[in-house]
Amino acid sequence: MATDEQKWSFVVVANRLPVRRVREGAVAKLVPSPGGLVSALRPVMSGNPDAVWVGWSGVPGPGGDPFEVDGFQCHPVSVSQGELQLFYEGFSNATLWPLFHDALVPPEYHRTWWDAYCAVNQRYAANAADLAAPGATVWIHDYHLMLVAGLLRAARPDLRIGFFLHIPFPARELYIRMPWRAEIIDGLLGADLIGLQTALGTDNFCRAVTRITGAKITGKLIQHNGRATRVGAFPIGIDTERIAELAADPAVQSRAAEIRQTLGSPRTVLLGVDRLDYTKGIEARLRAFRELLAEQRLSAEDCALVQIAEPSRSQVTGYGEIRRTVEQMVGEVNGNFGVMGRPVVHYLHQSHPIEELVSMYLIADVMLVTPLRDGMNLVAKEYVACRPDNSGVLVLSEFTGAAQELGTADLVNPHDIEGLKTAMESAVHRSDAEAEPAMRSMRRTVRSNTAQRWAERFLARLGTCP
Ligand code: GDG
Repeated sequence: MATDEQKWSFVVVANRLPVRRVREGAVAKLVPSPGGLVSALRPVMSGNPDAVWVGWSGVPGPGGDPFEVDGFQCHPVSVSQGELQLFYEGFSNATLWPLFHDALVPPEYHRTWWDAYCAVNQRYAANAADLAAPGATVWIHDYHLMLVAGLLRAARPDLRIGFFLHIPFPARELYIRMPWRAEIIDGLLGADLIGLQTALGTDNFCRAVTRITGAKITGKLIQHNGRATRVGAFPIGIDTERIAELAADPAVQSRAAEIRQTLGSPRTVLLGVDRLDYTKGIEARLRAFRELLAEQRLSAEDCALVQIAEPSRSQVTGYGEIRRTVEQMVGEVNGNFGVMGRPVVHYLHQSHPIEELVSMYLIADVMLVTPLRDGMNLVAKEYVACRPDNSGVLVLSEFTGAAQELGTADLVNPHDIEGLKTAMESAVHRSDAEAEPAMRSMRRTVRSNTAQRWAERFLARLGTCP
């Protein structure tokens, strides 16, 4: 429970704080938390003295004292080691994550996980209820906290509550497998406004609500239990200006030149940047690349593939397996097609500073974003933001939210390996002049729908909810 006396008029509630404490020897320091949510929300919070961010610090155990970062307040919530396993690794990432990503691996349903999910959601809600000023706006994020809006509404009917789901909402036929499907929908409907990444997610959600609650839905208005909840698509953007500034930074550019040289100055650099997650389609892209080399449609002399696979959720079912498969495939491609001192796939299972990622976006002639399912995918947008000369080709899965907005990308079905190969081959052989119109159009989109704009749109809509 929070101990602060101070109340806040804008409260963000997310699983993670935007920074986490890590120990380096005897010294503890704050480093940015990984993931898309933080990249998107940080610019909205920076320098806002009326804002507090409620979340977990990344260290199991008591939450610790509130602290300030970037001019706003961070309020840690305690999550124990046991809860981490049941609530975070269990219900959030081995039940909800796979179910909401088309059951790409089988979701597991365990009552002990659900109990922990309820308990932790209750704690986040209690902290938010305690910190929010009368009539404050509370913005809850993502699948870890789908019960918070309902719990908070019961405790604090005066609040204006928004919820945004960063991941896809699945087809109704999948969602209804969830044993606690009604409790989750009830939790969500505690919000005044529910935002999803795409129109498809919004439709899926409304269909599930109708089936499970029998609620009346008119357009984007859900009426249930005497309350009204609005729903809509709010596709998330990136901090375009910051990424573009980094891309223009001479130090980042000279690092990019250095990386290209380290790769052996290949004619074409292909790049993948993902959390190491089975939803991201890393396996499909490696398979396609391997076959293109084997069929001599691409040559190891001319091409290098860089795959950044940020470590993620290593304790969760399915993640160990994807790592083994990816690493085996990388080894095989390099064994078959690399030459002494010059692998054809450069695989880095590491986290990188954003400057280093931008250097890589700068040298990527072809960016491979091939998830089997993805709420949005910020990497696709970051790449586009790093191409001021309109060069480069984005090969983009049609199963990402980003594909709804970046319609001039080379859209692919990552399940169709031949189609993926054709798209990769064609991208490698595209001239800058040929690539230019598509990139120009995508850059317009990425410049106009930034993270800041996304938050403004959501909050403006929330502000109009009665
Ligand atoms: C979820 C949804 C939705 C990656 N590696 C490093 C690193 N990153 C940064 C990227 C990018 C972010 O992490 C990844 O965002 P994505 O959108 O691609 O994917 P998820 O983490 O799965 O995010 C997704 C998102 O939420 C936002 O709503 O788009 O659909 O799944 O910003 O640059 N950052 C650093 N080092 C790395 O090694 N610093």
